[in-house]
Amino acid sequence: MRVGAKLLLLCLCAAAGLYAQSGDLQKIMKERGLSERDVLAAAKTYTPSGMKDKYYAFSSGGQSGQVIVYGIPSMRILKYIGVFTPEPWQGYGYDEESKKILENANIRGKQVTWGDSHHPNFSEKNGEYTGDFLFINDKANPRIAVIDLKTFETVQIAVNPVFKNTHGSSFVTPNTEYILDAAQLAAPLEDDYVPIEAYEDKFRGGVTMWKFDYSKGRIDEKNSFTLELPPYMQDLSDAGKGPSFGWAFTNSFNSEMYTGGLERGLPPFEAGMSRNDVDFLQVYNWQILEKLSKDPKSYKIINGHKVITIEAAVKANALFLIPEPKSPHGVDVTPDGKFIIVGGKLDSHESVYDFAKIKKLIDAKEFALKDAYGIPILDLQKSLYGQVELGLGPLHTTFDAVDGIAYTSLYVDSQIVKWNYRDLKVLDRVNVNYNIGHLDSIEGKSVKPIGKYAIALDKLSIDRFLSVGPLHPQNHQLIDITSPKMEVIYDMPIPLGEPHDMVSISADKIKPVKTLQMGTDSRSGGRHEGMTLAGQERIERSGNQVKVYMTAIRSHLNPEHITVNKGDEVTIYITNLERAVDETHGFGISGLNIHASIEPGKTVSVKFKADKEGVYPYYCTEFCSALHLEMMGYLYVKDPNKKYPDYKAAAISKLSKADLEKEYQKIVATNSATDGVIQSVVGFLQKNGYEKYPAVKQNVEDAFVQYGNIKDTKAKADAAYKKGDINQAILWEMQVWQYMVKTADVGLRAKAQLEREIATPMNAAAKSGEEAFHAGGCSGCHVVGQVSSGPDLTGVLLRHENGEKFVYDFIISPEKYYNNPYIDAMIKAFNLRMPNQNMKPKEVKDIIEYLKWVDENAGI
Ligand code: RUQ
Ligand code: CUA
Repeated sequence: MRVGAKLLLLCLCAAAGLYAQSGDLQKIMKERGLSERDVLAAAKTYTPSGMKDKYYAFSSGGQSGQVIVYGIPSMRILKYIGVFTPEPWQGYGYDEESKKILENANIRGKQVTWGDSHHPNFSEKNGEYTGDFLFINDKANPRIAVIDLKTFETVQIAVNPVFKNTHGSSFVTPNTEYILDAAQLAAPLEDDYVPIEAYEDKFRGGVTMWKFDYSKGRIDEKNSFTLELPPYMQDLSDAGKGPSFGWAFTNSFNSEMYTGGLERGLPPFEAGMSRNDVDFLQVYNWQILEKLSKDPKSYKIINGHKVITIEAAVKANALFLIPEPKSPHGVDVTPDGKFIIVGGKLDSHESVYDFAKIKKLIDAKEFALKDAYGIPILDLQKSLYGQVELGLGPLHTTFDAVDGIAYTSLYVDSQIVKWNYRDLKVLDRVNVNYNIGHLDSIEGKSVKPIGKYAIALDKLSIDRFLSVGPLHPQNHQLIDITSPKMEVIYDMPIPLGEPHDMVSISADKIKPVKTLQMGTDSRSGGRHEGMTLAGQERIERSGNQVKVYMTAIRSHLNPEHITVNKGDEVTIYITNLERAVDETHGFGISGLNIHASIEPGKTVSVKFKADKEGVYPYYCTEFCSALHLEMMGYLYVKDPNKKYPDYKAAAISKLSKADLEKEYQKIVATNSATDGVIQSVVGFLQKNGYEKYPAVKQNVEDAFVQYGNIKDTKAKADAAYKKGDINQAILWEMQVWQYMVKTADVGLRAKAQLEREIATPMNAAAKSGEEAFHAGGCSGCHVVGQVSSGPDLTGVLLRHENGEKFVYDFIISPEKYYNNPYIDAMIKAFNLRMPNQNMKPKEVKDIIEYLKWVDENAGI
């Protein structure tokens, strides 16, 4: 056992002494068959309730067409973002705003409802991740998406106009000037029929450079262009940085240009495509290509899109080839931009190219040969820095904070290899389970990798998890890379498509909004034309177009009844009037394939043709309050040409007048008592200047919005009572109470927040005391302000004569007090003896300072 492990175990065991009732650590380890190593790994990843992760991971969701967001090191999944395919929870593909985004993603007019989401990448400034946007490509249907990380929503999808699918995508240049999007399976750039015999003539590969408008947060399709490449199958791409800034690299396979033909008795693709000993790394300069994209002599227009010809690129010294070992895969530029690392599916070597050497050959126009398309080929040996034998099937590489350290995945060997690309030495290897594809380390592909953890994206899980039938989950493994020996510390099954690749980022770089400004269209970021505020709810008709302006707030949808004619085109705009964080409402109509998620402040629209007569319930789909089930309504579709019976509503209440009066008085009394509670909370908030604390202010304002509804509602109740309609008066008073409950709900949340804000600041001793209180295990039994498995310690210093001395002596040697009548009573009451925590005198003194602080603030 390592010393660290021993120490930790001692600590854990000491703490476990407190948990005598729930079992001790040694016992649990024995029962569950855990080793000390396992316990250490658990301590490295376990994240207690309320504690947050340090890093975000954004993983592609493979064939689900989504993006998976999870935290590191806990590996807890936080969200699936709908990208290329509908995602019902978020209303993605069911509300009009997101449908527009997906319609824009149609391929030649055809709606495609799956995607093979592939390589996610962050926006960058100076080669560092910014955390503003995430890009991801769909390999199957050549599309690229922009996700705004303020809302974690897909805001744009662009369809590649010339490729039939893409793979070496979506890699960004160091200031997100462009997003690189390379083709994979070569095909004609036009959409016409071309037979395979014309492969060399008419089939092409290429790289599209999508211009990104950072301030708008959108791809500028008009100023984007494509570089035509030979029909070698393009593989992966990466952009140069530092000394290689302005250049980009895309590798390839099938330099053989083999066209298969098993059905004609010819050997298959796989035989012919791996015949040559080398394929090509394509090296191109996007800064020169950008200039060519402004010169009509250099490009052709295909499908309305600029395609720079191979010929023009070669002439402008913007395109070169370098041989790569057999069937390469993966290309990664080192953080300093000096080297380009290429793996090989069928080669056990990793090749390190030296950009300075490449640049020298280019500048000196020293070319070995030209390929069939006239592209100059640089000499392999003269471009190489060196090669290193890593093992079978090296694919992808990521980097560490330590200069020169790289981690490469070995698909065939199911390993990650740690090596140094400067001295070309292998340092360590760790087995993963099984068949790893991509891998990542924290911010590993930026100019400033953080390292710390590696994540293995294993394609197969085989025997790692409970069986769920023949389709197994994939396995993301978390690996501690902080010490010389790598160690797998967590396995996470991913049950959503093949999570192809991922990127990770420091959590403080992501700055999501928690609520939206009232009336926001989250897909455009602007104000929604259908924004509806309280009191503006209405139904408008023009011809057969019906527009419903609806609001949602705990716990009603307004309007609650909508009647339309068969054949009407109905649009419902829904605004969530809530301001409180996490008070999302959903809106679903039964049987119409309509669903929307309406986060606080959002306006969203749903549209449908009312083509079948009937009664359609609608309701809120998020459990948003105690009366969530009552948040409902009906849509009626009637046939204008039909005659219906004339129904009369039944009398609602069958109570006697005296009983009604009694009920009325009761609810009025409840309301005035509830109002008393609210007024005391409001008084506290005002007295303590809640406006100064933005988060508190937001909740208070939300409470006031609820409270503000009371006056009108109360007036309606009074008017009904005056008219003698006690039944109506009761119902309106009930509604007053509903508003009060919601006011109190948010108001109390605001009060708790404010209490924390205004507590007196802790001095240094109290602060270390609080730390010692937690680290020493006290918080295992004592919760300040609350009786839990031990007594509440608020006021403990005052409960005893000479309190400070008593508490000090008691913590130092509790055994001495077990017979003290007071302590004995406590032991009996809690069925637990306070153990000796072996605390140091200084720690105990600090804890007393902390308890003093607790008492000082107990009054708040
Ligand atoms: S690559 S098949 Cu990302 Cu290893 Cu796609
Ligand atoms: Cu709103 Cu349930």
